[in-house]
Amino acid sequence: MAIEKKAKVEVEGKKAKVADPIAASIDIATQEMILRAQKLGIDTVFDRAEAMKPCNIGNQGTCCKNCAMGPCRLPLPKAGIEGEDTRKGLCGATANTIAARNFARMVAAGAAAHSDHGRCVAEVFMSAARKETEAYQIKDTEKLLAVAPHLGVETTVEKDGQVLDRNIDEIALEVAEKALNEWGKPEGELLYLKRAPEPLYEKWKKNGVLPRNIDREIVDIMHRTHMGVDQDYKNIVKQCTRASLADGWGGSMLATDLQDILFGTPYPLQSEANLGVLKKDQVNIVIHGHEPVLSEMIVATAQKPEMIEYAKSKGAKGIQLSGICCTANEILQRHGVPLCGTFLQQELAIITGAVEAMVVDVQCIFQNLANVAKCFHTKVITTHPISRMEQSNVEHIEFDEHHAIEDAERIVRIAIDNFQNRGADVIIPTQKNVQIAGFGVESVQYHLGGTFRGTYYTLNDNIINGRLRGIAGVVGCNNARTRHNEGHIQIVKELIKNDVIVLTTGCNGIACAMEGLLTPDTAAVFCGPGLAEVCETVGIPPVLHLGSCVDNSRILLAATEVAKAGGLGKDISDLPAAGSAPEWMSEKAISIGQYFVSSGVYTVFGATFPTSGAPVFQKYLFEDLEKVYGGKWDFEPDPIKHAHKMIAHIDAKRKALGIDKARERVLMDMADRQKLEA
Ligand code: SF4
Ligand code: MSK
Repeated sequence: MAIEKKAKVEVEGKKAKVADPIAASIDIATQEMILRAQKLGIDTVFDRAEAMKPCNIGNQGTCCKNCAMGPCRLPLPKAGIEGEDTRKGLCGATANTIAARNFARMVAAGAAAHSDHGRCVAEVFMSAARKETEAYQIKDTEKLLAVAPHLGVETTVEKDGQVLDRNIDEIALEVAEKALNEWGKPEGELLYLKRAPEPLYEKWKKNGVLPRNIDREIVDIMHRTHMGVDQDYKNIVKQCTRASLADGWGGSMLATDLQDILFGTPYPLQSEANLGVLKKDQVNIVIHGHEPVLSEMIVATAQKPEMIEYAKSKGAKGIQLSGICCTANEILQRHGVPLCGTFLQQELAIITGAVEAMVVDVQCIFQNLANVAKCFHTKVITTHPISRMEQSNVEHIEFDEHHAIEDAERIVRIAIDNFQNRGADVIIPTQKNVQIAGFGVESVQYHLGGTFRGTYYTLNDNIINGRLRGIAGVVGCNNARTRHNEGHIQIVKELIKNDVIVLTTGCNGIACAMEGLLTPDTAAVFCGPGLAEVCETVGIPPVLHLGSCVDNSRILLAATEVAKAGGLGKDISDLPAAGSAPEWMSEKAISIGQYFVSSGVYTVFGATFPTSGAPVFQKYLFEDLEKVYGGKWDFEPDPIKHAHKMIAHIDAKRKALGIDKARERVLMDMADRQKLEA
């Protein structure tokens, strides 16, 4: 289909301002489907972003509706603030207080979303450990044994003077108990915090931000941001740090670990990405959301010979599973299930007319999916007790780990039965790309680590000798206020061109996969000579896909391994590394950003930043926090400048480490390395 500029269509009977498909996305498949939707008179998020402009004051973070005397709106004067900032709400709350409270509530919501996901996994893990369910078992005992000590669970016992391996079932049960305890224990601190480099842990301790338990830190934010409680933005940020650490080094890290133990630790595998993975002659089931507990069962069910036969009996050639958002990343990294698209493509998958069922769990799910589905035969199935939709065409099949297999079979059968209702007007874009995904702390160590010291030393060596300039974590969503995938791709390409290896998760990972950046062959085309050489030697892509949003915890642990391997300082804040969320939109991204910053990472956000209406508070985030934790926030909407801010930071860290000259490829001997470590 040729892309026409500015389609003129009617949306819901009215002449509506609609998106220019080319201006809305860099991706041809996305452009095609936006245009198809417009021709069919179906509005998508891209059109709605044209029709509705964001509120400026909300955008600046200075609208408060925390009590019924408001909303109090404190717009930033066009000329900026000269002299004292006298803006205040009815209660006297300053712009700093209001912006800090709003920011903190975003951290709370983000940390809650990740951590509640982790809790759900921990509950399923407990059922598996108690052997209450046939659907879930302890799959990766090696990972269980690796995780257990971090939760204070012994893996051996002493008997008659001998050290014996402890029974795996006993270990699993104790791990489940200890893990679940992290959400609400009455005293102490989170157990995983000690996995951080020691200087970082000491920094947190000194500043009094060690999280006590996961739930408490989130509740604390909701309390202190209630009307008339905490009115000191620095103190509010301190709690943001506690709650975000409870996310990154708590709920998210537990989610990742327990999922790995239950479903298997990811290992690099090949798959595909973009709307072109949908199949015209097969039953298409698209899985969307974040929690993989049910989707794991759907993957297993869809592969059963009797289900494939059933699909054939209904006229299909088979069953094609694919995914949107992070449930997609979860089943991609463990099973190679292809990615159908990013966050902004969820409606477009249905617009193809080829989707029999869209099965959703939690987070990042558009309510408008139900409206789009009404125009096609697609069944939208919600599966989570906390995530339902009001529209009557949505079916709810509530997942329960005790009858997970039955739930999955019911869902797959509904999709198969629906195949015969598919209309004749099916258009599946041809675009898709090959990807290698499924990297993790363990596989990065295997590919880039080598046997010397059994750690990340070879990776460090390549950074020290300058082949690799540094490491970037580029993560996060799409945002309909920016051109779909443009920021993601331009930033990642600029980084790898400058020899910065990229670790990706979430929708950035999907965007990179769609663009073909997740293959080793990419290295020769897009990378600087140093990174290209490393990728070609080791056989890895220059962009390593580490999984879903909760798997940003893998980036924290990979950074920790780099710091511990030596030669690049002692703390994450010493590393030539930076973080980025080019097109963020979710509150989870703010929680992730805050735990990156509080773990010592310079973190740049694109699209927009929710504190611009409170310059003093924003300066605290952008400058002063660095003195406390070694990391700081920044904002840069221009993708190339964004990448170069990260590169400048990486270069500054190289200089501080005394390895800036090594970019000339001076190979270091052991004495040089020891000097650096001293
Ligand atoms: Fe206004 Fe204060 Fe109430 Fe916020 S808490 S709405 S600033 S009166
Ligand atoms: S799915 S949180 S849009 S990355 Fe994790 Fe994508 Fe952002 Fe959702």
